[in-house]
Amino acid sequence: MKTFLDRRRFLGGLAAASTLPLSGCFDPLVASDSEVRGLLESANTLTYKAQRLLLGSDHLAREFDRSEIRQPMRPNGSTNPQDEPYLALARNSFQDYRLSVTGAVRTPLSLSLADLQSMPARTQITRHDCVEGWSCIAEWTGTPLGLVLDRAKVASSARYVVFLCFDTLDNGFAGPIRYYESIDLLDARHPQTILAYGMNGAALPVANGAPLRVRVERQLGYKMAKYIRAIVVTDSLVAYGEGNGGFWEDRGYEWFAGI
Ligand SMILES: Nc1nc2c(c(=O)[nH]1)N[C@H]1C(S)=C(S)[C@@H](COP(=O)(O)O)O[C@H]1N2
Ligand SMILES: [Mo]
Repeated sequence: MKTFLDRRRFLGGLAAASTLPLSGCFDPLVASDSEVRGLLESANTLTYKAQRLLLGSDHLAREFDRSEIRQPMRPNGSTNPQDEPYLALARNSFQDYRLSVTGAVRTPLSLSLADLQSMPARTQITRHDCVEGWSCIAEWTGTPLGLVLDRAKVASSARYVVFLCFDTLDNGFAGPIRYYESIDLLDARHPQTILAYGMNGAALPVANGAPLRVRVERQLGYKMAKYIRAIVVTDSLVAYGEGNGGFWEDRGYEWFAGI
């Protein structure tokens, strides 16, 4: 509990720093000592339940003014997937892209970008916090994931939403691994959780996850899967990757990365 409050205070500091007239992104940890990094890491030992209790299920992440947008949104992780199925779609401006929504749903979906864009949209200006210690503020536009889940009619047994991505990461050791992520249905249905196809008033750039990436505004950057090719609704995460719920989780990061 104490660690949680410390972390809140630390992030409050981040928010204050973010109002400084900086251009581009900043790295608040570069100038600070390892104590801060240690604080970030120990905060990760907090349980998911404790954070849920304190945050509540519909608490909104802070939204910013247009004047606070720092451009460009710093791309991170995969920024230019070379996987052939992805390149084929990109060559045709993603006109043949289909998002599949399957698993524990009564109505599996296959949605084009036009289908998603014809649904009600939400635009929000939020801060993206990477676990590496940098933040960016950008405007995101997309379809609330909750609306897509409503259309698919989620089974009552379901607990999680898994995002399967196009990009493979090769760390030269374990071999190429496809990025994937997962969140629970509370976060999936949170009003700020959107399948974003737009950024800063334009189409989502490839570097930031085109054609579709998720925004999960109350968690760290690695939860926000880019290059989404499929969504699977499920009651268990064991069948995906090494079973920890995400590419970075399989490498030791926390599954619930609340901020
Ligand atoms: N598919 C995919 N999604 C991803 C990543 C990735 O490498 N591949 N990196 C994650 C990390 S660590 C961060 S901080 C954000 C970066 O998003 P950005 O490129 O828009 O800044 O994407 C996240 N989602
Ligand atoms: Mo990140």
